[in-house]
Order: sequence, then structure tokens, then C-alpha cells
Amino acid sequence: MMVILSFLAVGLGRRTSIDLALTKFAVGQSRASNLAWAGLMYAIDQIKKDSEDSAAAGLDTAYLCGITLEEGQVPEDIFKEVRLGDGRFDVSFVTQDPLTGLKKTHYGLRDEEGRININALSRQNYNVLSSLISVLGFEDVLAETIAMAAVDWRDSDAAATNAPSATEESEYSYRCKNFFFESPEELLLLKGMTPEIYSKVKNYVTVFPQDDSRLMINMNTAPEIVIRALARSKAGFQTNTELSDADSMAAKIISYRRGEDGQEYTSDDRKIIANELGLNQKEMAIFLSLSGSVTDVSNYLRVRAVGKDEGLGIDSVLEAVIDRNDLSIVFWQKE
Ligand SMILES: [Ca+2]
Repeated sequence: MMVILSFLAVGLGRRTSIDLALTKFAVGQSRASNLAWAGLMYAIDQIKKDSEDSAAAGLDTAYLCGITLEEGQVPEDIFKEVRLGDGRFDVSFVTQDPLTGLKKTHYGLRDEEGRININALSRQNYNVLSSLISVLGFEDVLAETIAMAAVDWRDSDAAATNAPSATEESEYSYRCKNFFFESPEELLLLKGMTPEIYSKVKNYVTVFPQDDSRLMINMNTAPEIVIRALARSKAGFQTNTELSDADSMAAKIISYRRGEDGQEYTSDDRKIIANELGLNQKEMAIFLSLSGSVTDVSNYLRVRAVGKDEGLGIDSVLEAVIDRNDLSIVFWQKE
């Protein structure tokens, strides 16, 4: 009897210690998660402050997106290691150098206007998306198929007159939605799209704003790949230019934006001034042809908040998109 009881006791003891560890972990997770939410609310407050300054709209750059700094402040002062109770949070994002693969953490926000809105694609401008897919290293024909399918997916047109053999009924794995993309993941349902292509495309596309407005890219904040895609969509006989003119125009814009130190996300970053870019005639022809598709107002701001429970070393990452006009959360997701 004693032997059986002691076995039971040992067994129960082990169960209890496992339960206790699990409970501790769950508490840590929930603390990290709450800290990430606190980080999001904190970022929304920064956006509110920024928007109260009427000049704020139009001042966004990659370095200062959706926020205003006090004299002598840097984004790290606002967003790095903010302490709250016995935890902390960051508002940050990670970039990767396409050439070296080197990753770098930056503190601050980004904007959706630096991405290509797949809800603003039409039969006239679908080649912005196909150019993006081509720039990312995939075949032109495939890129075109996907981009046309993206237009078909959203427009209410039943007949896909413009798409080569891509009819809405027979060739898609899924029936066309004929309504706005609510998530970029819907791209995975398109003809020609693969998980590999999607994994590269997803960081350069957005579904905001979700309305019939035109495609508008903020060239002060967009990454080079997005500017190249936009510029390449205008290269050709209409502007009497080549793809290489589009690529060199994008490179000059990025180089100008970086300022004297040659680095993005530093305090000397500049907003684009057309006649200071040093564009040649062909590059200028493309630049001017983009005037209907560019904006310098960023209304949708992307927040990535990282909550950290220090005791157990648990991180929780929350990504959200905030509409600057009413500060509503139009999208959020746990990483
Ligand atoms: Ca700089």
C-alpha cells in the first residue's frame, strides 16, 4: 500500500510541477501579448499627436513615418524598450538587404502607401503588379497571368475579355470573388500564384484603402523594389524608354532620399524634390508619367509592436494597420 501511495504521490508531484510550468508559461505569454497591445495603443497615440499638426500630412519619410519628434529626439527615444510595469515593448520593424541578406531592426512605423494596393489594380495598370513579380525574379509571362487574374478577381466583370485564356469560370481553382481583396493572402487563390511567389510579394502589397480609389504610391516612403515596379510599368514606347531607365530612375530616387550619409532611416533622410534627383531625359520622362500615381500623403500606418515578458523571455508580436483619419485599427494579426 505504501509503495503504491508513494508512486501516486511522485506521479502527482510531477503532474503538478508540469502544470505549474505550463501555467507560468501561459501567464508569461498573456503578459507579453498584453504588452504588445499596449505598444499598439501607444503607437496610435503617437500617430494622433503627429496628425494634430496640420502640416504632418505630406511630411512622411521612411525615417519619420506617422510620428513627430521633439527637438533632439530620435525614433529610438519613443519606440525602443518602453517600460511598462515589469515588462516592456518595442515598436519596430526589420528590414533585410536584398543583396547581402543582412537584417536590421528599425524603430518606428511604416505606411501602406509605400506598398502596391492590389484593390487599385485595373486593366490599365495591372502591369504594376506584373512588374513587381518580374522584379522579384519570376518569369514575365507568369507575372502577367497573375496580375491579370488579380484584376479579374476583384472586378465585377463576369467576362474576362482582356485575360489570355483566363476565364473566370473554368481555369481558376476558385471562383472569382468580384469584390475587394480583404487580405493579401487572397492572392494565393489566383491562377499562376505559388506560395514561393507569394512569400516574396506579400511584403510589397497592401489591400488599403479598400475602395475604388486610384493606385497611389508614396515615393518618399516606398522601398526601391516598389518604385522600380511602378517605374517599369511606364517604361516602353509611350515614354520612349527602356526597363533600365526605370531601374536607374528608382536607384536615383533612393540615393537622393538617403541623404548625405547614404543610409535610409537616419535623420538626414530627404523628401524627393524632382529637379534635385539628377534624372536624365529618359528617367525624367518616366518620372513625369507617374504623376497620376504618386502621393505624398500616407493615411494608413503599419505598426509592429513587440511585447516582452522579461521573466520568462517570451516575446509576442502584433502587427496592425491604423487609419490615420479616425485612428481605427483596420487590420491586426499576431505574428
Ligand atoms: Ca540618411
